[in-house]
Amino acid sequence: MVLRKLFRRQAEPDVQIEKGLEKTRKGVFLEITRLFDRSEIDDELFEDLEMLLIQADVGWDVSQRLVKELQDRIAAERIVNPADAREVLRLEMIQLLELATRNRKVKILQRGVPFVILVTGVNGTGKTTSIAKLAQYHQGFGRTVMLAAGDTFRAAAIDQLKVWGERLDCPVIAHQQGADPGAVVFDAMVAAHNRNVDVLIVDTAGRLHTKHNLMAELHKLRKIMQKHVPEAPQEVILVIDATTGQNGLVQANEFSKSVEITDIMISKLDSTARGGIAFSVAKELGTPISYIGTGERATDMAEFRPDTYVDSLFFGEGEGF
Ligand SMILES: Nc1nc2c(ncn2[C@@H]2O[C@H](COP(=O)(O)OP(=O)(O)OP(=O)(O)O)[C@@H](O)[C@H]2O)c(=O)[nH]1
Ligand SMILES: [Mg+2]
Repeated sequence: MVLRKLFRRQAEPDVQIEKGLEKTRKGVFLEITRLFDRSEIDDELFEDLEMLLIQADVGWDVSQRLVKELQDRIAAERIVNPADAREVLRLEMIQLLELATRNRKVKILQRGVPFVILVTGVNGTGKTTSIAKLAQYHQGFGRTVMLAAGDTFRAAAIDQLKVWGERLDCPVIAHQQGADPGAVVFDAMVAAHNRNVDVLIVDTAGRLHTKHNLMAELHKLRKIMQKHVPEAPQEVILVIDATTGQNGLVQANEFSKSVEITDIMISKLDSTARGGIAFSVAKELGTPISYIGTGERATDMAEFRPDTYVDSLFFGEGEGF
């Protein structure tokens, strides 16, 4: 057990992002890259670029805006070389993603006060797996982590969290299927306090009988947390499944109307060839994208960084121009 702890290391974020975006890089973005392998900048370049950006899930509005800005800068700076135009596009894309990180708040972990993370999202988006990733992420900083099985809707959900807890060697507070999630969270808050836990991560159901119930429940959980720690939950993460494309964005919009989301995690980036979702999330939601999920293992995650993300779309290891 001790050895496992010692050797379990977080992979380099750059490597994770590069790996996660491999399909996208080799799919639509390879086509985008090739668009610039021409002798001169012409109208067809812009038309094809817009179409490919939309195909990559960058979103209609954002694609149009990127192309327009590119055209304007090419004109203003009298750029004639397609390779230079591609560099302008790359920088524009980084700037756009920076919209998604500039609102990110610095979070401070205080000794003796559990840092509570509430994980939300539509069912199947990858909440529980993301919790395992976050647990390992915080363990990597030497923090003690506890999990709370706030999704009592399905028995399998509770078991799934317990399995992760065993693998990651962190305690899981769980009740029976159908139990009140509020009671689970109450117990978890008390246990986290008593055991001096640094980080408590709470799983939630992605679907209840109605959407109203779900939002009311998240609200109730927040109230219960605040009885113990007034500033809790210090992080409310919305998990968005990259494979659901623009639909994911619609869901995210719905959630953020009812719940105060502090951070976004884009999951399953490895499973899609259209990893442009981050651009529309950045533009539309204004909530910081903080993490990305790049696989099914607990180590398959990284902190989101705009420059690394964009460079991974255009270049991979050993690739380039
Ligand atoms: N390839 C890949 N698969 C993922 C990723 N994250 C989660 N998954 C898979 O997606 C499926 C659903 O993940 P869960 O973590 O159970 O999703 P959930 O949101 O908790 O689902 P519910 O509890 O049913 O609402 C599982 O098969 C996971 O292994 C990811 O980043 N990449
Ligand atoms: Mg789950």
